[in-house]
Amino acid sequence: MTRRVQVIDSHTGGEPTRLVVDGGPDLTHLLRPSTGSSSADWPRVIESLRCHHDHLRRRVLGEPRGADHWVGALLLPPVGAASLCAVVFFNNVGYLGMCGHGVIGLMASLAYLERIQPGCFAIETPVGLVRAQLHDRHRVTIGNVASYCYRRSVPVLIAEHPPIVGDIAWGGNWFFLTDQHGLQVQFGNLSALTKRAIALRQALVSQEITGAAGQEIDHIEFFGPASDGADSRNFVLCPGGAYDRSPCGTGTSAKLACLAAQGRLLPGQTWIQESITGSRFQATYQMVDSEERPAHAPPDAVVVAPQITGQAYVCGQGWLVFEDDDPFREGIGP
Ligand code: PYC
Repeated sequence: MTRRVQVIDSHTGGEPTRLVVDGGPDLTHLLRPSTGSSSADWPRVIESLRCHHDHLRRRVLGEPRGADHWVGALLLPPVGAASLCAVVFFNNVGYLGMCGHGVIGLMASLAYLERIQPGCFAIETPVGLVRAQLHDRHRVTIGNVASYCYRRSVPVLIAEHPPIVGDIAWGGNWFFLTDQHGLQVQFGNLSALTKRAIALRQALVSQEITGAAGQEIDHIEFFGPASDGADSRNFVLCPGGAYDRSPCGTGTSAKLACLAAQGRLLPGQTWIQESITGSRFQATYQMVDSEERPAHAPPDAVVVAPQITGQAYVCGQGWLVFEDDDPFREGIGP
């Protein structure tokens, strides 16, 4: 049977988001597991996507219709009456807890479809409720999930290089953040940055260095000097080996948490994070109330509520078509 999936493509600071607006699985029974529940049963939603609907992820993002650096977003009905929608982000290797550039792209795409006007909205994600303020058709501020620095100055041994020391932080995904990578954070240096970040991520696994509760650190963030007007430039390696073209919303949240823990940025102060492509996010934070602390945060962790502002542009709209006799309807590769 020929299947069709309706998508809106956008990019946020150069990083693409492919929003699935129709043709995805019906997960209503999992999103609303019992009458009166105020939140989706996210572990079961993700398990169902992984075990029963993973072909959607591979079809939508895999070649020849997608590419490794694309992030997908499955638009779902909200559970809470006050929420705009629920969303699950995915990439070339699996499902993400949150995606900051993706929420900015989602808002710009819904504005493009004229489903929303400028205003403030709540969005349900597997790691918690995210706020999003649409300023105009492109500019969005997200109030990300509470973020914190889990461990500071952690040494990691990698071959043919002095130990790399960095911080481990939660920003909706797990990050290892360092400026001690020994490389120039410049666009012309992408292959060396990618190689070192992959080696570092492999070393984290082999040295059993994890986030809280043994969670895998699947994003690596390298920092270097920025161009005029920004505070820092980053290179972010995503779980599937691609680099983030944007400054990475969850990565910038993790950075804010580390700056707060180090006393280098005060609540309400602005931080301009530049990406390896030159795009920028404006970021700030407030301290969080005790009831908003993530359950996995140690009692002594400095927990912050990040706000990230960026811009997204719609760059495509249409139907992906999967003809039943297309040998690559499931994408290329395993
Ligand atoms: O913006 O949070 C983000 C993100 C995560 C992975 C790619 N982008």
